[in-house]
Amino acid sequence: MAKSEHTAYAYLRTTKKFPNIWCAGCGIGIVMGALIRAIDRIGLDKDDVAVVSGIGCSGRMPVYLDFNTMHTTHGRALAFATGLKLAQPKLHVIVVMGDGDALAIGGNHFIHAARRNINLTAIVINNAIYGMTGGQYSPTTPLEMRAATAPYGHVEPPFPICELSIAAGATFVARSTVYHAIELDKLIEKAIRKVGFSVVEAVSYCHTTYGRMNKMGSAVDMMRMLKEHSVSLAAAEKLMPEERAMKIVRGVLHDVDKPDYMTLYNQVIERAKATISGKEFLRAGPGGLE
Ligand SMILES: Cc1ncc(C[n+]2csc(CCOP(=O)(O)OP(=O)(O)O)c2C)c(N)n1
Ligand code: SF4
Repeated sequence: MAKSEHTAYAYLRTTKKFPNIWCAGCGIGIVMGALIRAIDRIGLDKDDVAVVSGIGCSGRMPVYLDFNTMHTTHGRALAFATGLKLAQPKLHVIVVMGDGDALAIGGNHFIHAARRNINLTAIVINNAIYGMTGGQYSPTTPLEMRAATAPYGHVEPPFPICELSIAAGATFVARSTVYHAIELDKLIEKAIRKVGFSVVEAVSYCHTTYGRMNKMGSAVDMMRMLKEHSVSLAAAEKLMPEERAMKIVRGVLHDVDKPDYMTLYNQVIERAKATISGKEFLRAGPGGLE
């Protein structure tokens, strides 16, 4: 297939920002491909999409994508994205973050974006490490594994991204891996279509830092591990709890309907407008004059 015939080329800034900075074999490009296929299938106009990131290898994705894009500060992607969504509610805002970006410095923004149910899609590329800065441990580094800042093994338990998202109030939560590229794009498509705060955890790997420090082999070996250590939700339901706890469970883990932040906010505006004066509305308390 000629380069220009490939779906991805219509969505990439091929003449400006390539070649990319990612190590050969990294899974981040697979997530970018999945995102492109999801958007292409939904049929969104490029001008109606905004992709926002923080800093990190994963955070580099908006630089390559030809949508409205923001490459913001480390950990603050969701804060910028929230402002963008409130100012431009018609935009489909997709936030791409690494596990460090989303859950270490950005952890506060993450739980509050979920609690507020801001109508965004957050894609967390979980490689269990700070890739860009040389392999320091992140909030998802598993116990006992080695990192540049834990040369004798890590002593902190990891955050389970999906369970945290559900507890914090997200409406849609799903997980897949970069081995399961087609499944991943279907989950991203569902997440973008969902109204409310939707989260997709894309489990990836960093063979050049975490993989090397933990003697996990090449990118291909780490990809194979994702295949062997993951199960679909249906298969996971047949496992004993202790067996299930050892697996990466893939699929839609949570899907509920509830009004998003802007819907509730617009209702407040309408109620306020319907009153004779703002002061009267305030005196009436919660629920306005209804
Ligand atoms: C406020 C701030 N703190 C720290 C950094 C340094 N820094 C840049 S990327 C990064 C970690 C990236 O890890 P992650 O978000 O997991 O993404 P990955 O590189 O693994 O894709 C850090 C700590 C920064 N740029 N800004
Ligand atoms: S450092 Fe790790 S996460 Fe970053 S591009 Fe290389 S393999 Fe990927």
